[in-house]
Amino acid sequence: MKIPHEVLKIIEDIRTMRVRGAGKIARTAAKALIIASEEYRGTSLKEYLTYMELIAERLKNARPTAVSLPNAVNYVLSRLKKASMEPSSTLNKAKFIVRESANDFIKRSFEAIKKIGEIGSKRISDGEVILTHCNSTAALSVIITAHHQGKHIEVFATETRPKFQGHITAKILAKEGIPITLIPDSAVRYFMKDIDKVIVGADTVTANGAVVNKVGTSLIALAAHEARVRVFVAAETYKFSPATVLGELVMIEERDPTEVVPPEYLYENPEVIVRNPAFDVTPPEYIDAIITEKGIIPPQAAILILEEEYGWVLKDYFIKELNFAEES
Ligand code: RUB
Repeated sequence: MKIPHEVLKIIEDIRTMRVRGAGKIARTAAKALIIASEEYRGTSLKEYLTYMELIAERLKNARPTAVSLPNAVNYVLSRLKKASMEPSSTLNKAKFIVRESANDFIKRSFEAIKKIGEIGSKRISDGEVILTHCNSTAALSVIITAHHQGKHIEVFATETRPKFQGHITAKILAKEGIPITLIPDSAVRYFMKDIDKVIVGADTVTANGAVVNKVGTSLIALAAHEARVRVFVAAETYKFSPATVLGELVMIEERDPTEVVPPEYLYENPEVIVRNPAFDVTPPEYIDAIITEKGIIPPQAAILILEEEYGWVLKDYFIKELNFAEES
């Protein structure tokens, strides 16, 4: 069973960050499942299920850190598996389920971002100066919604080395007419005295309320903590990781050193080790609140979101773990 060219291209786009940002990665993966499903030319439901599972795995492995990616894929695949276990299931019905649930995920994702904007903007007051890092659609939704409400806000955006996603953020905010200052990542502590609030996005929120986001977020949170500046994280509930309830660790992606230095530098200085982790972990003690589409929660309440949103997944995990424990 060949993976369609268009799907392979999406996997490559996610891997190489042509498609980036946890929410967009998740929505694009859902779209890829629809394409894969429509492109399936066989006639066997069993073969179709194996084919879809193979594609799901390939998609999930495209980038390791943002849990939004497996959450989106599992959202579709779990519905497909459930439907295909019914006696009346057919290939056409299965394809319909994939289309419906993937589109449903995408729709919910956009709605969540809008809702986060509405909820989060209430926490921003007129005249505030906000610092953001990287390029987060959810964090921008909060900032831009507050601006649309007529609040006069100003934003500092970090460049976000090595891929400079902060440049995208600055461009978007400038277009909105929001006063925006772009600063080097290393200048965060220098400017912290001018900042009222930090608002960032998330790639993954763990069961204990730690937030995995673009590398540098934890340093910003540390500087904010020292200056008594509040830190808000804007995160849709599909950024919460059910696997962390069982103590699974979030894998931090390490990317190619040539994103940090040009290849010639590596060639000319073979003794220099260059490392490029893409994300870091901010402990819950350095986060004041997480803004989700369900409301604002203290990071310590992340487990409640997980129970509410992923109770069924957790039950499956626990059953598997129990069986494993009994067998061994
Ligand atoms: C992007 C990043 C963003 C989160 C949230 O990292 O860390 O802050 O993904 O973004 P990268 P969003 O550029 O390496 O993908 O709110 O858009 O989902």
